[in-house]
Amino acid sequence: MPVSNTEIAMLFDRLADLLEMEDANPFRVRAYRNAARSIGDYSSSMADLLAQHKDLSTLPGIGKDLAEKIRTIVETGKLPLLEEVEAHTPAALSELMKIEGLGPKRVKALYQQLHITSAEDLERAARSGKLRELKGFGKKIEEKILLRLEHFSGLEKRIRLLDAEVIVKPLLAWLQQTRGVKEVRVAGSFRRRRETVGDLDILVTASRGSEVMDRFVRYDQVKEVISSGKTRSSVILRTGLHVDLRVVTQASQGAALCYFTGSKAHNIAIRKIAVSKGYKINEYGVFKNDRRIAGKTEQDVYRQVGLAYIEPELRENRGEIEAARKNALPELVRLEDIRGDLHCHTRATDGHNSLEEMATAARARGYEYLAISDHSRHLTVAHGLDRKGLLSEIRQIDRLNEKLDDIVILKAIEVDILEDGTLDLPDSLLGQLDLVVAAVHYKFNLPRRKQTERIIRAMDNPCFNILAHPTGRLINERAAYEVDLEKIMTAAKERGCFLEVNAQPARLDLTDSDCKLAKDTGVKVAISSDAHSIGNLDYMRFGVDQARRGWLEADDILNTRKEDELRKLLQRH
Ligand code: DGT
Ligand code: CA
Ligand code: CA
Repeated sequence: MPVSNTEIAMLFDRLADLLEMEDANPFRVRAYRNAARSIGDYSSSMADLLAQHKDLSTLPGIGKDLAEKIRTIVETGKLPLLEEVEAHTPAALSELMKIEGLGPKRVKALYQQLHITSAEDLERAARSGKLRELKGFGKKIEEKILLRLEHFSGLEKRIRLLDAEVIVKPLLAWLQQTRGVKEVRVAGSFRRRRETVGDLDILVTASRGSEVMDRFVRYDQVKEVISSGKTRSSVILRTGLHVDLRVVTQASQGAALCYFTGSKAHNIAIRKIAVSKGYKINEYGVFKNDRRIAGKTEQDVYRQVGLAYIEPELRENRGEIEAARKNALPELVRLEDIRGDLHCHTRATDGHNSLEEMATAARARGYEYLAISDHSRHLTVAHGLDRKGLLSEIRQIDRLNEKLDDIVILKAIEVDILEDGTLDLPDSLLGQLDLVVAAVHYKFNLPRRKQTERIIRAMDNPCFNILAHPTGRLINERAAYEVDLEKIMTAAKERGCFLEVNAQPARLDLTDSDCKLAKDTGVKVAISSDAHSIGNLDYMRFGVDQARRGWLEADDILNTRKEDELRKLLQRH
């Protein structure tokens, strides 16, 4: 499995953080950060470029030394300098950096001057007023840190799904290479595609006597082995992530997959049904009088307890069992159902690729349409488009559409919803677009009623189509603003507007239960990548996962529509 650009970027970012904490030369720190950014956004994968014998030092922001480091990462999956630096940095310090308001510099000061290495230490110091005395802190920051700690009830230990993917990929490859291993799967919340995961649960199907356990604890990213046995082991990786591994035989593979996919609440409800039928159910199978009557596949297990197969994303005991019993489960939307993306950015504002590059990449994905929705110029978005900028983008799109086959570029904008609910560009301009995506980017702290009114007033504008990232939350960073989503959904439905499921792994906004609420309200949603580079178009799959967790079907989604149907829906009514 080749190392992806995201993985390489993560390593350089981490290196920059740790170096900054050590007071390394700021130019050096910046060089690693720039490299991380430019690699993360680069259109071709570093692994491919190397395979084609391209000279990486010709890429923007990459010199000879960095090119060599990238080669090492691609060849070995490792960045030796990072490991060196990690070896002498306490692991808890990188955890502390995840608290909003605490960068590498402040974490370093906390460590060196107050010997703080954990969230608990930090909270104690903040409560006793010690932080404000430190240089570079002050009373305001102390208060802010306390607020953060309170909000996330200690340190947020759950990591985002994308980060979990990046961490687990090389581990799966490592396990897969073991003799006697048939299948390696990730179960748990990861398989249910929750937006964050607490730990990873890996399930290996292997023949008896396989060396997979040995190999697991020898994985080079393991920091600590918590327990290790013949069929189950637990470790902590250097990133702090906890991984459980179970080895099962083929005969109980399905039962184990069911059990360890969870959720716990779903398992308990299934067990109740089994018991009511006189069966016993556990991770080895379904048993009747100690005879195994199901266990090889998940389908067998569900069938045996009288249920239709339930997709992992639904297994939260939120009504899926009742639906499975009645054969009334939703037919969940799939990535293949998506015909286009309705929210993305180009270099004209804060994106990294040109209009044509974005269009070509969308066409390569097989999309029928792509809406270019750069930012409007508001004081919160310094590089946004003004009237002239937008008109010029419209002309460029017209020219591009004449040139390109197989895809239609839609003219759009991500326009600011101002504090009073008006939109940041005049209707005469917005009216020239195919669709208008509107968003709240500032004044997050209005009272609930005011915030709700602000958004609904914006929807009163007949140009309004899609409310982007409807609650503004950033996972593990920023809470949602106070808003009455149900009211907004009702208003959107009445006006023929739509809500977005923003697919950025840090946003995933709407949440899964908000998606369900949208379905129950009868308002359709757009799943949008909000891509700022061609690589980001791939975020679509996280949005689809989130929508699936919210029970959404292709019909509930705006961008599963063909272009002409989409255009009709955008006409409002
Ligand atoms: P996480 O790790 O917090 O993101 O969430 P999960 O769902 O991955 O939870 P985890 O790792 O504690 O356990 C993995 C699965 O194992 C869980 O989804 C269901 C199953 N499981 C764990 N504990 C129990 C239990 O006490 N009873 C039952 N029936 N199943 C359990
Ligand atoms: Ca887990
Ligand atoms: Ca676990």
